[in-house]
Amino acid sequence: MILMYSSNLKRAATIGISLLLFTAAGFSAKRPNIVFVFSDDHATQAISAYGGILAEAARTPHLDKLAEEGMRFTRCLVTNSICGPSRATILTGKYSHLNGFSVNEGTEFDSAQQTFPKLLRKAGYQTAIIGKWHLGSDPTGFDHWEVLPGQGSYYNPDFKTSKGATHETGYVTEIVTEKAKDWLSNQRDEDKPFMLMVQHKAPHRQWAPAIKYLNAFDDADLPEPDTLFDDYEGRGSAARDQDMTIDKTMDMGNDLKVEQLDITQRLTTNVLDRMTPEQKRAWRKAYGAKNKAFLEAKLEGDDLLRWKYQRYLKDYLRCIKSVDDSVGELKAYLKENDLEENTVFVYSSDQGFYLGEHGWFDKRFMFDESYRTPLIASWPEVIKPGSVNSDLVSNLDFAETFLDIAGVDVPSEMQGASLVGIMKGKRPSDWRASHYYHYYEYPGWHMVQRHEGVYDGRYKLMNFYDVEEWELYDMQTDPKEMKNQYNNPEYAEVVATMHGVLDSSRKQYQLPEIEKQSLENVNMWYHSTEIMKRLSPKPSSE
Ligand code: SGN
Ligand code: CA
Repeated sequence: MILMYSSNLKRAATIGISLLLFTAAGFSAKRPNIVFVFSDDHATQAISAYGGILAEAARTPHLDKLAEEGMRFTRCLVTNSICGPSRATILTGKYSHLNGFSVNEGTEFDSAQQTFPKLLRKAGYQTAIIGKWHLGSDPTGFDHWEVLPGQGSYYNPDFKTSKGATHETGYVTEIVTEKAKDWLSNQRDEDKPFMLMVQHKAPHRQWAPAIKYLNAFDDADLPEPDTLFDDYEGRGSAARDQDMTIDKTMDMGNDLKVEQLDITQRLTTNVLDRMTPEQKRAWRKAYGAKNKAFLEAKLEGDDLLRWKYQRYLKDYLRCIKSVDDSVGELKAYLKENDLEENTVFVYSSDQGFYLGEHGWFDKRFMFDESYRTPLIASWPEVIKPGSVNSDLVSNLDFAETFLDIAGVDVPSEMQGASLVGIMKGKRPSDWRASHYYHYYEYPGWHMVQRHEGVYDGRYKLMNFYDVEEWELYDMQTDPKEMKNQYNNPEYAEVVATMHGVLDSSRKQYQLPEIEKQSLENVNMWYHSTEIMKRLSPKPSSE
């Protein structure tokens, strides 16, 4: 009794002091919590709230509900369309050249630098991250972290924590969701607001769905994008010479799960060898029958590509079903625990993805499908339900937005802008009129040329500088980006204006001069036997 009394007294005193502190610091007593659910490679084309050709066949009810309750951003643009770099930009509020993480391969995030979780924590927030991290060094700025090593595994994943490694049995999206709920139930300090990052591995390649969804979409015939059979006419060499087509780059075993044809080491090590006998049985049962029918059909040419598209897309969408469930479960948890009213719930992905547009999968290009990423946010009593915003916003803005939501000062070196004004329906008058992009990983996976560019909501200027090719697209007359207008005299004025925009963006964001890379290194990579098999030989650098 006495004990209880004194602990209540202590609690009351703590709350009193915190209230005083927060008021003195200009915070309201009830600073909002933040739940930031983040997935990997989730294209807007695969969220039914965004519409598009898949919206009827592949519904995402929980994400759609989030959009109904909050705001859906139709033009959230990434600074660099690739995993680690996107995450580093989100944490630091800075472009890749300033946060030091411009390519996935061989880079470690400098975890000593300033990040929004560190600032929130310093301001009294309890911070946690669960799921994919993919930044090399250990997470900093979190009271609690449990992350997947590297890319992580779909089945029976390992986790890295501050206390050492752990291993779980089950499907990664469900495990990450469970861990998030578990943290909320058992480790949350009720005297503090919290910021929880729930970061899914799905729907990343090789698109391994949960057992329960292995047969979803079996009977569907998914619509194909108009550009599935793109011949890259009318554009530069970068679109033609990549290594990311469904036709040539996807392999039968790893990507398309036809074990009978091609049992690749990546499928074995990353998926099959990790499974319990029961999981493996269910997997082989589901794919076995479908693969048999495929092998008997002996498809070739366009029919084979059409089949590959269906298999790829169905697996991708099956993975998303679990991500959508996760959003629903987390929302339900907040509601059941009286946390919904005071929690800002944000959903996004590290970048968009090609779902067969231009014949591609993967990302990296500044072309629309991988440049634009989903962003949906609900904030009861602040965001008007069902709002849709088409301003040029970016993952560069996330850090400042989270800090602003918490009432924390934004360091001047952050390069984005808070979205809170837009969320309140009051876009700041000086909102950006164009957005700057820069991709750096070449040579590398999928062989997308390095490029930078600017987009003003209508025109997109791109510079593939190592091959010295400029491209200009008019997104109003050519939303599918099929015709490079850079050398069309009718666009001369636009080209000149966009060059001016690019020059001033480079100054504004403190871009160093571009150094063209030596082709020696590039050719070594390009001529690797794997890539040579798929692509026509590249002319030598002499
Ligand atoms: C893996 C994938 C690539 C993908 C990169 C980067 N190959 O290497 O297709 O582009 O990750 O993705 S896989 O066969 O191993 O899946 S990122 O999202 O981490 O940037
Ligand atoms: Ca990614």
